Amino acid sequence: MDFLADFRPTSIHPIPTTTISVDPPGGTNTHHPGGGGGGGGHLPLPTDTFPTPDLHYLHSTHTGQTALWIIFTLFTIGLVGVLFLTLRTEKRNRFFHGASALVLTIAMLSYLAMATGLGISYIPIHNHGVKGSLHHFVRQLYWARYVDWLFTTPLLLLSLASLAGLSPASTLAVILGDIFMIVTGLFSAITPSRWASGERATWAYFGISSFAFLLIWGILFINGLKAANYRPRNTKGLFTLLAAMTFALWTAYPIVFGLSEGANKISVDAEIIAYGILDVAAKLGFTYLLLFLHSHEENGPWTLPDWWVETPQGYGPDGRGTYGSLGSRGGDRD
Ligand code: RET
Repeated sequence: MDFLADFRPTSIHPIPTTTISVDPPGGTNTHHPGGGGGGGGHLPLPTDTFPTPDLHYLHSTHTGQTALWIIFTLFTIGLVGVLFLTLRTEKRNRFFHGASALVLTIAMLSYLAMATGLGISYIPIHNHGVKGSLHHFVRQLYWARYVDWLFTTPLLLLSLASLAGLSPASTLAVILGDIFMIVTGLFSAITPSRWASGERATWAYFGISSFAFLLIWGILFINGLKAANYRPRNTKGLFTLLAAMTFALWTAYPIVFGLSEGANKISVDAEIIAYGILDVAAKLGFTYLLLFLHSHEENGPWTLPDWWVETPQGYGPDGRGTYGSLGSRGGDRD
């Protein structure tokens, strides 16, 4: 798809020249008869006008903006569904519901921001294929999605790690690696790459981020599968299915990045739609598979303790709980 064709000039505009007359103090040619003493000769000097680069904005259109609103709506409906499922679930079994509701709320907000024009910047990119340096390209970067990913990807990984029964140390390593991956990915996206040095920096950050990506999935698969062996058969099966599906989906993110923010091969609209499909699958698909397929029979790292889900009881002076003790004093006054 050569969407740059619209922007590519058929010929480079010639640099205009003009002549100006100068009348410097002391004259321009003291040897010229009558020239001495100033005010006499006018010598035309050829000069270049200051070259002004043409700025080309690569931005989303009505298609991309409609896609953002559709995805926002999907996340909103998905969130309402999760809240409904939460109410129907015993409090101690609401760990995955809570994590999923948070993920969907953040996604909904980030799509609302992007659809209303927030969280967007223009980043200078290379102008490969366009001769002459007077054509500068800037491409819209929807950085709000990185803020979304910074919070949602750790929550998704936390759900996966808890399902496998991964140790807290490995879980922390996976989450920190993930944060590192998103932050260096953002660095890659915001590095201006009009010149070769900027492009090198963009791809260097991309490489660092991809390395973190492989590391976190290495830990998650190797340690996660080991830990999942101690879980009942169906929990291990669900972890294996979700981890494999999530890994496959997540590998598509750097590919979309490479084609859009990285090498500028696809339009901003195509980028919005591609990331949108991935986000819906990685968040809504993941959430609903997890909530519907996971059985509540079994206790595990996801089972919430009573002190977390119940109102504290029995702390009043008469041992009847905070509200009970207040109630009894109230009764005296009656
Ligand atoms: C970037 C670019 C740099 C290289 C890599 C990336 C990976 C991003 C991933 C994002 C996953 C997001 C999800 C969001 C919603 O649920 C930052 C694109 C490796 C894996 C799952």
